[in-house]
Amino acid sequence: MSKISSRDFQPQLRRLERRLFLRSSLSLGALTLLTGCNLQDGDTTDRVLWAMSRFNDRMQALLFNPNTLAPTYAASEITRPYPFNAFYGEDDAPEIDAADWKLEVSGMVQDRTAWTLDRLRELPQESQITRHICIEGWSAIGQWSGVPLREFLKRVGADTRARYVGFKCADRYYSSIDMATALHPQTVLALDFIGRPLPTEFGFPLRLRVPTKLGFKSPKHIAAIFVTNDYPGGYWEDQGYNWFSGS
Ligand SMILES: Nc1nc2c(c(=O)[nH]1)N[C@H]1C(S)=C(S)[C@@H](COP(=O)(O)O)O[C@H]1N2
Ligand SMILES: [Mo]
Repeated sequence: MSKISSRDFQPQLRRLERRLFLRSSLSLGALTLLTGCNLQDGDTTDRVLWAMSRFNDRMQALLFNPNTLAPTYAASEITRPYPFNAFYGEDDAPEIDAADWKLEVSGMVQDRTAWTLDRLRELPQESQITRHICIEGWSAIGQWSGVPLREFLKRVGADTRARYVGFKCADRYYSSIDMATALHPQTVLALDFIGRPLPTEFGFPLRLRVPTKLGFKSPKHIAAIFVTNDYPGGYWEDQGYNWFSGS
């Protein structure tokens, strides 16, 4: 977990106060009385908010219905031009050579053999036209095709009782999702965008698409996948974005 000062949480604190006030007529002052925490103190505030966010993750996981599908759209509704986003500018997207790219697999799986692009293309493929929703306040409709993650997890003999599936990317980005979402039928390891191999900026050669979650939970340029019971966090998640982040 990275170090964050309580000042970074001022918007969250205000939202939290508003929510407590609206939902249960509790003020932040009352929360202070209840928890015995002085919410002016940075470290304590951080700990209370992190604990609440992790509690929130567990509630969202309980409410998640593995059979509810995200809305799908017609090809005519695809957003053109399609927007790019990353923690860097478009020109800095990693250039990856398809020939020596390999997908590493580790953790609670039976088969840790690395995967080539050709082998991934031999697996059953699925296509979806869904909406990607970014926490920064924009959304876009795109078409992604590839291997359903649950199919991939089956092939590598993943222990699907494990809690998390984690992803490491070529650009230092990383993220992780709960197993129920990993097994959701629309969670796809995408190889194609609008019928062609993923362009560099949109995650070549492999990205995750999770239409039941916010956009930052769809890592691009995946280099490694692992199955674990140890909370893996993520690039934005470790900076305070809610980990579950259903959309
Ligand atoms: N490897 C990597 N994956 C990433 C990111 C990133 O910076 N690096 N940004 C995330 C965020 S915040 C968004 S909104 C989407 C943007 O995907 P797009 O470029 O296809 O619109 O990628 C997600 N996956
Ligand atoms: Mo995003």
